[in-house]
Amino acid sequence: MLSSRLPLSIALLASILPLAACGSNGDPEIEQTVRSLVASYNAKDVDGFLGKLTDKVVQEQYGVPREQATASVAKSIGEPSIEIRRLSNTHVSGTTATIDFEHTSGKVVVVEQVSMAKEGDQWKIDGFKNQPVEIPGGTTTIGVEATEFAFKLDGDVKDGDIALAVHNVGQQEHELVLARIADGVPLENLVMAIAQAGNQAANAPEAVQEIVAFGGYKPGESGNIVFAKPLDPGRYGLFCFFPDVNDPEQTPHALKGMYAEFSVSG
Ligand SMILES: [Cu+2]
Repeated sequence: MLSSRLPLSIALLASILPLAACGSNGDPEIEQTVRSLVASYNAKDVDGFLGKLTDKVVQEQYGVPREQATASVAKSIGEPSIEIRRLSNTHVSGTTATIDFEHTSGKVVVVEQVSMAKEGDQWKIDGFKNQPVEIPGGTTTIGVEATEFAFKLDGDVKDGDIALAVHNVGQQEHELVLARIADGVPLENLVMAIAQAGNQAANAPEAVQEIVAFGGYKPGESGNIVFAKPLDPGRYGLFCFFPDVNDPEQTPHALKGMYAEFSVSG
C-alpha cells in the first residue's frame, strides 16, 4: 500500500468505523496499528510512518533499506489520501498477526491483507497483499477485455455508479489507465500527445483532467476496479501504454489502438 498506488485523510481519524469483524473479534491493538499508520501517512509524517514498518516491508515497498528510504517515502507519502473503510478478519498468532484492510486510494477501493509482526511490545506492519475487491450489489458492472491491442467494453454506462471488471484475455501484460478527459479532443490525438509527453502523469496534456485509476494485468489475470463514490459526469478514457514486447521499437500499445472511452451523463 505504500507505493504510489497507495493513496491515505486526516478525516479518517474522525471517521473510524465500527468494526464488522467477521469470524474473529477485532483486536484493538492490531486495528490501532493500522489506524496510526494511516494517520501518519495522511499527515505526511515520514518518520512516524517509517517507524511503524518493519525493515522487511520497507525493503519490499521501496526497494532500499530503511536508511535510504526517507527520500522516496517523502516523495509519495500522503498522495492521494487514504480513508479506512473497514478493518476486519483479524487473526493473531503469537507475535504475528493479519488483518483485512479495506480503504480508498483516491477514488478507488482497495482491499489488502496486512501482516504484522511484534517487535518488543510494539506491533509493526510487515507486509501487504492485495485482495480481490467485490463489486457492490446495485452497481453496474462494465466488462473490459484487454487484448492486443484493444479494450473491448461490455455493458451500458447509464450513470456514474459503475465498476469495471477487467480481464486480460491477451498474450501480453496490459495496464488500464482510467482518466477523466476533456470533451471534444479526439481520443487518437490525445493518445499521441500523452505518448509524446513520455507517459508521465506530470507532463500529461491539459486535456487529461485527472487520473482516476490504474492497474496492471498479466495475461489471464482479471480484477475489479470499484469506486468509493459514483463517477462524476464527464468523459473518460481508458489507455494502455505498456510497450509491445514483440516490437523492436517497443511501441506503446495505445499507439496501436489500445484505447477506448465512455461517458457518464450528468
Ligand atoms: Cu496493453
